[in-house]
Amino acid sequence: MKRCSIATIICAIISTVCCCDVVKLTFPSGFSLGAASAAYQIEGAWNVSDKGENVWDYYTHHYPEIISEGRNGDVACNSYYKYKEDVELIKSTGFDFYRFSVSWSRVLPTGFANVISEDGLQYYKNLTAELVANGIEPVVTIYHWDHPQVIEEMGGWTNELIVDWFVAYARVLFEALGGSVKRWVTINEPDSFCGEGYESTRLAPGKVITGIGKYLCGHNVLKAHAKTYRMYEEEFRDSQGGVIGIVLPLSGHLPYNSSYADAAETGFQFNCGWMAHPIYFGDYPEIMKTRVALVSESQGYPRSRLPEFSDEWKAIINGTSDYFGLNHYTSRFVYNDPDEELGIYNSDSGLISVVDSSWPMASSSWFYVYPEGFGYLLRKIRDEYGNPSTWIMENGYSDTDNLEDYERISYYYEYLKEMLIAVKRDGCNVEGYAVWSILDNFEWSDGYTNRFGIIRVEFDDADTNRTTKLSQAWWKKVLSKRKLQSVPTSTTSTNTRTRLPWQK
Ligand code: GBH
Repeated sequence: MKRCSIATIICAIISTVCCCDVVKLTFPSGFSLGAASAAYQIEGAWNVSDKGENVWDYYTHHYPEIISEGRNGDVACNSYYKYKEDVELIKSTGFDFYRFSVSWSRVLPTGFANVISEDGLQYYKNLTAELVANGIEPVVTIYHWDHPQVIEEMGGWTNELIVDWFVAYARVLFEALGGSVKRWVTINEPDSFCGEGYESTRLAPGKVITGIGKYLCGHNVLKAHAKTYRMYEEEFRDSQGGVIGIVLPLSGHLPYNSSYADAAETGFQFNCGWMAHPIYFGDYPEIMKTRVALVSESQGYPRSRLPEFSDEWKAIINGTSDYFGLNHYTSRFVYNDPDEELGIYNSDSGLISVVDSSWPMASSSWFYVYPEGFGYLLRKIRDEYGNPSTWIMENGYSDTDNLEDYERISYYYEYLKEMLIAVKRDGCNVEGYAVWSILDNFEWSDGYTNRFGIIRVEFDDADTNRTTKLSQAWWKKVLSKRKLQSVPTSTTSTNTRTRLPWQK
């Protein structure tokens, strides 16, 4: 009894402290704050030295009509030449780490590990050294959507041979950069490039292999990720001592109303569980296996469109994550598709996703602002995967070009507040967070129309000059105080996106 009441008092004290702390919105000590980018989106220099052609070079050059304004990443932010200026900006803003990706075809011009480009590798050695010299931790993404075109000509992520080619490429990076890089991301956002690259033309390679392409791609992604993890574990971990994981694009899937808890669970498993369940528990989520099998059968397929893993592969994949990496931007409400009551299957998940008419929009077509969805998602990850060390590898807001970006600041404030409550009140083990993005950059098929940077880039000028936005100044203060800062108010509205009639 006595011990109990002491415990209660201690608890009360702790929760009061935690609560005040949450109200103060300070970052816990040791929390890492960084900025992120990706090779094809910022580097330019698409054909310098011996660099090989990658799928994005090929896609933008052959199908300019698919990209807004027919643009491409030939020059982008010119970061191949301006990396020192970028590092200086990252440093002066006050970030702890910089997450960048390596261009596979810059390092391996033939696509394979028979030829290693000295120049290509040197660029990443220079960038890494520049970061380290300035006290910024390098976090390296091995693959952010730009695989060599020659590999795509053999099926890209739909050809299982990519697994070995990927591992060989990763080994070159561990050998060359592993002395200074202690946090690795194998693959960025499988859901995006598998779904939008192999079942739509939104992303390269733009092959529309409906119902099949995404799962096949994801299957090989899991194998490539896991084999790379095992190789690091066996050959590099002892000497280099780093950590390695994958980064998943996670949206909040919230129940449309309280009767749709199961629908929200299904939405989470189709989005997050597809990749995370095999990595944490050895196989695809049960709900995915049963639903994809059911829908495949109704479509007349002799077997499920979701591939199966052998027991051997399950064992290789199970446990291949040192931290839980995720990118987060937006949320949806979900409910069950009523057509299914009539035996009509419109999708594998059987869900309809909607947004609430009150949610503000960013400029990207898919982007609705709902900060509560972020906290919801973080608590879900805590519960589902045993509260793993969690790293937010991207979070940010798009507009159509605005130096006085009040909406972006407000987005960061609201989303970070949700995250801090999830950490401090709810015990979610989030240890790192990266801003997407340090610079405006090539936003894939949206070209340069939607901008995510806290620093503006003048893309129409040969100098690709950088100009800080209001959000950069806000971040600078946040980083020096390690505490959220209030949102400055604009005198005029700067909202760049008009609402559609049905959204009013
Ligand atoms: C990330 O992609 C990329 O890693 C990065 O390169 C990119 O620049 C950045 O974000 C901004 O786009 O309708 O709720 O199902 C994010 C791509 C696009 C993935 C929207 C999820 C559907 C969300 N996302 N997509 S939802």
